[in-house]
Amino acid sequence: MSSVNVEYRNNLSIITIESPPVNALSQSVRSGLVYALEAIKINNDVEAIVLICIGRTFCAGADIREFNKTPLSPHLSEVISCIENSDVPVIAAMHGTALGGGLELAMGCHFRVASLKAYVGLPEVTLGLLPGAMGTQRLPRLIGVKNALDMMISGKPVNAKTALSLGILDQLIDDESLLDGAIAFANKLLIEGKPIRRVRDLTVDPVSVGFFDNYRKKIAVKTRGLISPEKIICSVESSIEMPFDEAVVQERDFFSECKKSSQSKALRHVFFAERAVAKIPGISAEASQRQIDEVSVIGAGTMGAGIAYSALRAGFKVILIDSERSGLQRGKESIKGLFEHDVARGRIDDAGMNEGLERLQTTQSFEAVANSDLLIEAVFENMAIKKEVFRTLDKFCRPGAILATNTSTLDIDEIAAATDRPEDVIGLHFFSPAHIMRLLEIVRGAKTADDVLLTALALSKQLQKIGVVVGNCFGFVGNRMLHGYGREAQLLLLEGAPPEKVDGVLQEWGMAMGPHAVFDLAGLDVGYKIRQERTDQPEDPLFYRIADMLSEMGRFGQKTSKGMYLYDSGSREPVPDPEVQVMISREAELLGVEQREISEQEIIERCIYALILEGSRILEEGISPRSTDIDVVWTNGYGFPRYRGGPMHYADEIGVQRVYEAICELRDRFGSLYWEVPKLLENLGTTDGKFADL
Ligand code: T1G
Repeated sequence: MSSVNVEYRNNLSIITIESPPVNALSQSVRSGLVYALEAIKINNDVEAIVLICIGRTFCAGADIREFNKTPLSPHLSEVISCIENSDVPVIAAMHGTALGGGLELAMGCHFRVASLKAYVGLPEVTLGLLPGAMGTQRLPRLIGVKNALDMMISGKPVNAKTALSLGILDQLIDDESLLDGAIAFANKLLIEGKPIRRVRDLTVDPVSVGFFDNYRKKIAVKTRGLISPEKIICSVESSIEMPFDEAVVQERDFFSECKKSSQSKALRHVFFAERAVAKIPGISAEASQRQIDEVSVIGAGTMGAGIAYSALRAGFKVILIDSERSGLQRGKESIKGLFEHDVARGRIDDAGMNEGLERLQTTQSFEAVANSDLLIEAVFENMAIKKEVFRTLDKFCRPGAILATNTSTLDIDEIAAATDRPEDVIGLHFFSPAHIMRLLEIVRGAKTADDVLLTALALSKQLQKIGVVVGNCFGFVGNRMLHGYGREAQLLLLEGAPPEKVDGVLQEWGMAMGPHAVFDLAGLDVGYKIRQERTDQPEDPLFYRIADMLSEMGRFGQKTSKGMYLYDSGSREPVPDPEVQVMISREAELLGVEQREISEQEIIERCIYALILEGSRILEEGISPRSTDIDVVWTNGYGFPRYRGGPMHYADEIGVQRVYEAICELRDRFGSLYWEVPKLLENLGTTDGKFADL
């Protein structure tokens, strides 16, 4: 239901947009605005117009769902021009998050006011786009080239106070009475006889010679591989060099180019995929949830302290429990250090830190958990220890408390069976560092109650994380897929590709870090221990051969200054180690593996297709209900490039048939031990189907 209403109050007209959930500028809203402006035009009594929205926010942008369809008129730029060409002043009254086309709409108005808690921004770059409704031309006119570029390249919104000081806003209005404040602003304008100020008529302040090239160099690393940042810079350059109308035509061409790009399609895919994860098939989003006020974290190690810190920052009362007094002390100090780190970065002030620390209680006694609503176990990754903890929690926790384990690999159902309340047991797999990594795998046990699942999803949002519900299997979704990806990266070493080549190729392709550098960061001993404990290891002497040897040599990676690579003291920069290369060649010879020149394409296919293959198995087994959930896991937890949309979207983009045929070739070449093709992939691959359509 979308509507654009016009009302008249004395000499003013109020245009009100109401189009839940975020007043996106869909075709119906755009048409409504044009009709409203035309209606007002013939009413000579109107001396000023206030444009405002009902609901949670002012227009939060163009309607992204329309981007995959044929554009429908009126185009947003036409609507904005109608506003700007109005003979009477138009005042935008913003609240919530005025983003993208919403801010561009407001910049087409002659004045802009906003509530104190409002945010404004141009986040198009996060969708692989650039502001395509003249934002690249108006924003520099309002706030200067550098500030405009910073906002558009980062895509980050600014708060109302900053927007006022930058020059985007003309006045801040008390939150309770935005409309009254806007009306008062309009009347004051008329009384003072202030002339209409069209942003397009402002001039852009010149910049120093070489400014743009220096800016390009400054953002090069962060925007590696992306198309739209360069288009934004070019468009802003034109705001100085070209007349407004000419630059707007160029902006529109750039926008069409970006919108058609696979990068933008992938980023828009991730945008919606990250919102779809909250919908669990078969469970209504309106189903009840459990109230969480007090959280107990069992285990004050690195993960436990990080989880406790996350919960404190989300406003919960937190009890941190550890059997060792020294461990507890270390945990508390670690939490204090995390608070101080955030204070130093301005993310929180001293008062906020002190208030947070006051909500923290530490104890060695399980009796303290009697009133906790949620308990998160983060003890050593050992089934016997975890079962003992859950048996104890079962005794001390109140009925209805949710019992969560942070295990990354162990069987949730086996842990749940250690209690008399398996329906209250769930997995909350945090990724290290727990207070930073956005991904949270919510592991659904066979008996986990629906309201426990929904509560976990709501909790992830409160923790500023993306919660993805996954099934109970070894490695759940992320680590299960990482297993095959890492295996191929290891096998390629023995076949002749040095670690720095494997990593370099995958990093160039878009991965945040190469697999060997990732394993050095996580600790080769972590994977080694997991592999040693598995009972279903493949009968293959080559399987993780080099990683196992390095672990047995005590070369765990960054934490021991040497692993696959060498690390200078205090540095995280991986340095190839000739000794490792000698070891690889020797092992290859001993194992009878012929070393050869390996192409970049083979490295990419062996590693990325291993992800897609495991993802197909995960979908076939129902471990994940949607391919888009798998994409969310890998773009938020494993450094898969968002501008490629995730492993399953990437397969859809390049064609599942092509992936299927390549995997069949790998199976024929290397055997079906690793490359067995699941029926689901065969069906899609032979009918050119898409994972997204499952
Ligand atoms: N278009 C369509 N649907 C949108 C939308 C949009 N712009 N923004 C949000 N939604 C849907 C979302 O899918 C979800 O749907 C519901 O609204 C609530 O969203 C021409 C080209 C505004 C900060 O990038 O950042 O303008 O799942 O869960 O956490 O130059 O939504 O309920 O069915 O995120 O409170 C630029 C994107 C577009 C802003 C609210 N604008 N949105 O966060 O709710 S391109 C953006 C957000 C553009 C112009 C260019 C956030 C939010 P459902 P939510 P939230």
